[in-house]
Amino acid sequence: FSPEDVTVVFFLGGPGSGKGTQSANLVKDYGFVHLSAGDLLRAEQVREGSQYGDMIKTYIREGKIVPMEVTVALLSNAMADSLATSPPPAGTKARFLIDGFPRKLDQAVFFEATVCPSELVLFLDCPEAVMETRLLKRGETSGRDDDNAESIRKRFRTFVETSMPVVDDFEKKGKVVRVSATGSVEEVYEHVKAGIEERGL
Ligand code: UP5
Ligand code: MG
Repeated sequence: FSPEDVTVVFFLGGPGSGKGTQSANLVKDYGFVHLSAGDLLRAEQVREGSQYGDMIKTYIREGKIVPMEVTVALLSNAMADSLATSPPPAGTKARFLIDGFPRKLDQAVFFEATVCPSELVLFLDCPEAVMETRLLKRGETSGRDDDNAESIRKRFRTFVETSMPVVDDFEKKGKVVRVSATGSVEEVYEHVKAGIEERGL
């Protein structure tokens, strides 16, 4: 597909900041197609015949970032699939909300050069203590390999050291809408809506 046919919004924020939760709202009200890089990786991990299953499992449990070739291929395939199966109305662009990607500067550069530049970066700003409480609670039932105290600590570390520089870089380019992610789901969504409508999306 051609970059001219799509609008891409990156949805970033720390582990447990609420990206998945708020994405559901944005899909409902703004017609975004939601693509979670983490969900795509977890699906690839369990896909029969995948050569990457063991590698993805280890990276996720250790809170490390999977080599970008894998993630970018999953994302661009998912975008192409979506355009093929449910194309946007004639004369409009498909809108993709890409959740949890890019998490490293080189991924941002590579994706924007080879797939499509982003229109906007939505950033959920959340203190670690709040994220930790949410993730430990979710861990009681989620079955996610990385919702345990040790993996959560590693995920936070990767986020601070590797992923925040991506947000800072986009911020310098004036692309970031920063939203406070504490408070209830409804309260956070009000901030999210205000942020994107301010940018005319
Ligand atoms: N919750 C949400 N909002 C709340 C609110 N306002 N008040 C109270 N509770 C709230 O929410 C987390 C939990 O909090 C839920 O139980 C929710 O009900 C509650 P969620 O919406 O799931 O938050 P989210 O930000 O999506 O958290 P998630 O755990 O998915 O974030 P991560 O960024 O850690 O996970 P992701 O799936 O994106 O990535 C997992 C791993 O995959 C990474 O660590 C990495 O190893 C790998 N990965 C890559 O290598 N490359 C990539 O590009 C992407 C991922
Ligand atoms: Mg998520």
